[in-house]
Amino acid sequence: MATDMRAAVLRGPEPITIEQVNLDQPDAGEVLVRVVACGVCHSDLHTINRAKGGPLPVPVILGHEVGGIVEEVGPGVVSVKPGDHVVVAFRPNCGLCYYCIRGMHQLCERPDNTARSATGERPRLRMGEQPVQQGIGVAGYAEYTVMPERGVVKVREDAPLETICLVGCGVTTGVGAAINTAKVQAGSDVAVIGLGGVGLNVVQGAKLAGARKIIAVDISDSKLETAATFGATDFVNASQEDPVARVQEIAGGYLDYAFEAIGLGATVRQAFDMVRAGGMAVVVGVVAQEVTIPGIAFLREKQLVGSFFGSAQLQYDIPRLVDLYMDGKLLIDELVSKRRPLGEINEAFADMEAGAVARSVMDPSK
Ligand code: CND
Ligand code: ZN
Repeated sequence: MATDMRAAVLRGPEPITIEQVNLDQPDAGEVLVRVVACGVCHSDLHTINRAKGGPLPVPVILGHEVGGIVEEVGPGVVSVKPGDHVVVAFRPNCGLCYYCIRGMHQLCERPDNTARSATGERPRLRMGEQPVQQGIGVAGYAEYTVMPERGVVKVREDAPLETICLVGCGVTTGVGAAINTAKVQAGSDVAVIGLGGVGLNVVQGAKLAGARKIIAVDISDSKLETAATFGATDFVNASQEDPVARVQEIAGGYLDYAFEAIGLGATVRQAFDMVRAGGMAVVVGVVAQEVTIPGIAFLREKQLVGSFFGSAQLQYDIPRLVDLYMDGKLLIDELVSKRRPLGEINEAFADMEAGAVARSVMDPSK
């Protein structure tokens, strides 16, 4: 039996509309989750903007920061049961490929290891006869989603799902970039360029790691103010001063780590230029452009590294990040600028484009 539900569907360059969509019941190794809340991440906005620029596989349901409750499980599922609270991990892993067996689960080559796939021949979602893509592997702007078992992580039931949904991407991506990818050392100096839902989490990840200076860089004063709440110690408005020179000055000429959390070639270059010899520039933003780097800087042993999904081991990291939040060591409530019913999804993306929010959270039950 399939589930009929409301979902926010992107069909092309025009605004997203709310539609009746059909979701298959969970097959072997799959889990049906009732979506309690879904955060609005810039990666979804990238997809919308790509749809404006040319053909994209549509229709698609976006949304990948989900907190929910297990409704039903398919044959063979062992790690969760109906009623369990879960955070959805948009990039599950197979556990068996080259990367998984070497502990790099975030790079898994077969993230959707069931008989169906989010984008392939046997889609889980349909509008009438028309297949619908499961955007970024989740399709969270809907009342329900079906995920492979390894794409759901059981979490403690006293943690509010409408807030910890953000651990499904922004928190894990940002905190993990600092702690897992860069392994920020206590006492070191860190700059974070771009202070959205992802960058603010890099800031608090650097704080957890014991950084000395955490230099926040953005073009919006309100984002710089928010960064102070998350542990930033110094602030640079890149629309008013040269961020590279100013950050280097604040760090006394020896900036250890810079994180790019926007997705622009120009700011990747800034991150690379501002770190000291032997320092590390970490690219967290999704950069669709070419990046130009002065090759001679590699003689100074500068490192330029990518970070995907916080280099996280999801079944391990997600429950621990939730514990840190429940213990008051990670801020998540402060990330939620606005809660909206599903029908206001276009307004939520407009807010993000205007830089007006850290994160919006959608409630598909409304
Ligand atoms: P969001 O739009 O919330 O934040 C971007 C921030 O950058 C805003 O505060 C802007 O004001 C600021 N900004 C824009 N231009 C500049 C500039 N020139 N200089 C300084 N600041 C500027 O985005 P988000 O936090 O949701 O996402 C950030 C990026 O991270 C985005 O590219 C997203 O796709 C990516 C991402 C990556 C991963 C991963 O696994 N690597 C996971 N999720 C999201
Ligand atoms: Zn995301």
